[in-house]
Amino acid sequence: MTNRRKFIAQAILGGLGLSVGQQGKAASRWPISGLASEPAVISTWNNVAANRKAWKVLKKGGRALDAVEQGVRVAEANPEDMSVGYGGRPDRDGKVTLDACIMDEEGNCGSVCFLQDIKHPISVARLVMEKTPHVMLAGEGALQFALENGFERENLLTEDARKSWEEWKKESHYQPVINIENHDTIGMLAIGQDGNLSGACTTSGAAFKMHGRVGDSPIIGAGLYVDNEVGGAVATGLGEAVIKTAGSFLVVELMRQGMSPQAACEEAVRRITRKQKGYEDFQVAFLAINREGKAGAYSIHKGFMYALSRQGGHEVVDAGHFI
Ligand code: SD4
Repeated sequence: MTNRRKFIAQAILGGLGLSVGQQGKAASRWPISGLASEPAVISTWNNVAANRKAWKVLKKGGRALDAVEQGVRVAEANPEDMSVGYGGRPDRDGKVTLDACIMDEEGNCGSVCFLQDIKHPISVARLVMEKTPHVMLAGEGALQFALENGFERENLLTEDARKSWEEWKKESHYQPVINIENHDTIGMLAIGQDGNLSGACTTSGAAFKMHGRVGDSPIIGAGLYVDNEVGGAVATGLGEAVIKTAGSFLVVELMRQGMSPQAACEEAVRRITRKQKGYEDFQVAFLAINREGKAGAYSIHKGFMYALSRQGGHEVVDAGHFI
């Protein structure tokens, strides 16, 4: 069972004017079996600022697709978030290379991977979806497409990220560190007032990865999957492990078969622990929401949490864990 850590009683949503105490009361009802049309935003880790931005879009009656794009852009622009966009840790050659994807309620999707020098890969992914006959653009081609569409080239390597790379180079040892190295990739799912679902996922990937390495985050079905009839799922953690099990697709398919979002996330994690050696040494976490608005999350190791926003407030919830 999810162990709930309740806090953040700050933002007041939906013009309800609830006091902090009332919010606490509202929070204890979550997750609720709300109406399909009850808007919600859910995202990996504790990125409440991103949720807030997404919520603003939903509150005005905007599309869930716009909400998730706007929401994850907050993380992409934040230099302190060292796993996403600007300020992301570089690969072993000192290059910041970004992966992102987006999916809407009709199953349309767009993705970029191994993209450099562009601060908002999620918006490039959206344009791939909307303006091209393709789903995924990589590397130079993705950059060219971005530049042709008005995105500006920017240096994304911050001083802090450069220093951590210099530090890493002293030993050049590649070993994922649970909940540290892989912390902060943002996967976000939203349900709009019209009941439609969309999702987005964006990351700078595993720190100090091999140049050219692409993780799960830009891969539809691995880092993100949305089916408007069922629900959506996102993944974070060691991308290779998520890809091997087609993680987010698996979670959505388990929900389609009748599992709750929580049970589906638990089964997907167990699938990894049953089939993949060395799971004790890496983290994978899944986060899901079904179209009734029920949420669930589960990870291999302790330490994963998610931000949940609904009418009434934002909260950060600790996920259950296998080990
Ligand atoms: C990757 N899944 O590239 C990403 C990393 C991640 O939080 O989730 N970081 O493997």
